[in-house]
Amino acid sequence: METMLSGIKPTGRLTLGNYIGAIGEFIKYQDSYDMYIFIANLHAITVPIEAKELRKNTKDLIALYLAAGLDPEKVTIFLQSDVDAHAKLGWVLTCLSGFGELSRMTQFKDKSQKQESGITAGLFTYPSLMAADILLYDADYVPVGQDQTQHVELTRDLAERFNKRYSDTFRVPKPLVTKVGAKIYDLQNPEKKMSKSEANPKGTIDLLDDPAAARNKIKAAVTDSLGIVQYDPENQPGVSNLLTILSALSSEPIDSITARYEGKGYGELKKEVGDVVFDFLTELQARYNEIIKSGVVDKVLAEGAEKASRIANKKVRKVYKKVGFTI
Ligand code: ATP
Ligand code: LTN
Repeated sequence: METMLSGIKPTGRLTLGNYIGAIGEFIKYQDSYDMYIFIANLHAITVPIEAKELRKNTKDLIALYLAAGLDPEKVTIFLQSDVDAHAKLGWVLTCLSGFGELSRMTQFKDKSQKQESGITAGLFTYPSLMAADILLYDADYVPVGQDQTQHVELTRDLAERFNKRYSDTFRVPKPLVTKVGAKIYDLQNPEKKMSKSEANPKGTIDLLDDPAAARNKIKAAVTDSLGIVQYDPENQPGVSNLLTILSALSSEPIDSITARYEGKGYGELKKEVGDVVFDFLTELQARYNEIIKSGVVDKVLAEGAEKASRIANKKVRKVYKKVGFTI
């Protein structure tokens, strides 16, 4: 069985974008791959975050993974900070990364431009740590949203560089980006990615939003004045985004949706998307509440950390030998 790995940072409340671009994909693949899904909490402190908030986000994120349908019997779910090997290999790969190549990473450029002060060195070296996350487990595939593909490309370069400089050690991974919903856009600003660190809550649907409020956000989504329901991301980004959300949540192809909407307006489309989002959130949150009450989160994490550590420690021992740390 091939291996798949991905992670999400506990930097805020998860959005519908995170579900459609990432978590929903993990669930689709969990039966066919040896799968590792982790909470990237070492990555979360690359931007300022209160300890209390980090703790809450982390717990919510695991509960949402489980509520969405990730099955701990099939998937190894763990906290990055529970497996020391991430930080260890992260350092080795940081020392293999070029200053120039890290400077070209768009996530760093975006985030450092947004933040006026206190940009950390961690934010800059973040992609090297992400490469370590992936290479420790010999992942074949990394399911991510479009914004992360550049980091997976860097991971491939680092794996090849290490293999060449020392000897064959790492499997070279491939990014896996969903066809529908690789990038869900902000409802108020459909040129911009829907993001959990966005300040304006009107454009973002949180997975823990009140479902009725979420429906209203869809109703208030920015569209255009053309009045035709068609998929044209360039000229009709708002409508195309709504179509993507509907298609991803209902599994109906976009073509078939637009065919149903011939001669119909945006009001009807928004109503349908709003209802689908309402039902989706209602069901997800019911499961989430049960999971939070059950205390199952701690058990899942303890088992996940044990299995992940076993595999990751073995890889780090190999690396330490090859670079000359073990004498
Ligand atoms: P932040 O705003 O803090 O950077 P984020 O919302 O981008 O966070 P991440 O933790 O960086 O969330 O992303 C987790 C996963 O969700 C990644 O695979 C990412 O590509 C995917 N993802 C995030 N936002 C979207 C989106 N709007 N559409 C599709 N996929 C997304
Ligand atoms: N950088 C990713 C989160 C992340 C990740 C990973 C994803 C950290 N390590 C390893 C896939 C594989 C992000 O910002 N979404």
